[in-house]
Amino acid sequence: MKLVTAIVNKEDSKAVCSALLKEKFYVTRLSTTGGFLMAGNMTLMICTEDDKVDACIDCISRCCRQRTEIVPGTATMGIGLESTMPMEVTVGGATVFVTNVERFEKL
Ligand code: 2BA
Repeated sequence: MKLVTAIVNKEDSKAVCSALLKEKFYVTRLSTTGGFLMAGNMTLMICTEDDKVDACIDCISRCCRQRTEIVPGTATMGIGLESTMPMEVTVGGATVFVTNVERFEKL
């Protein structure tokens, strides 16, 4: 078993979840915040069989698109400093991590 953790844009999360559910994946959604932009995003946890990981990632990738975000003047730079000039940042489509699941049980 593998755990696919996908950080997706909030605006894409509904479409991604619907597509994953349609393809019979189990999904848990967590409301999260990006450390750089300090903006809300959505983290999806999908535990699935090894041979379904590629289908899962394909499904996520079909529903997520890249966006350009303008970082407001007060955004933190990750090192305690604050930017004073708005700047453009390219975000997403999705950031995906795949990890091994040693044990999976439903009790
Ligand atoms: P944020 O941390 O808010 O980052 C938003 C976007 O800002 C990133 O888009 C990237 O383009 C830029 N960015 C982030 N950190 C940066 C830095 N230290 N220097 C310069 N630019 C930086 P994405 O790479 O598409 O990431 C979207 C969201 O996915 C991130 O939101 C974060 O919540 C998550 N993420 C991305 N990479 C991650 C990682 N290695 N570990 C944990 N979370 C990650």
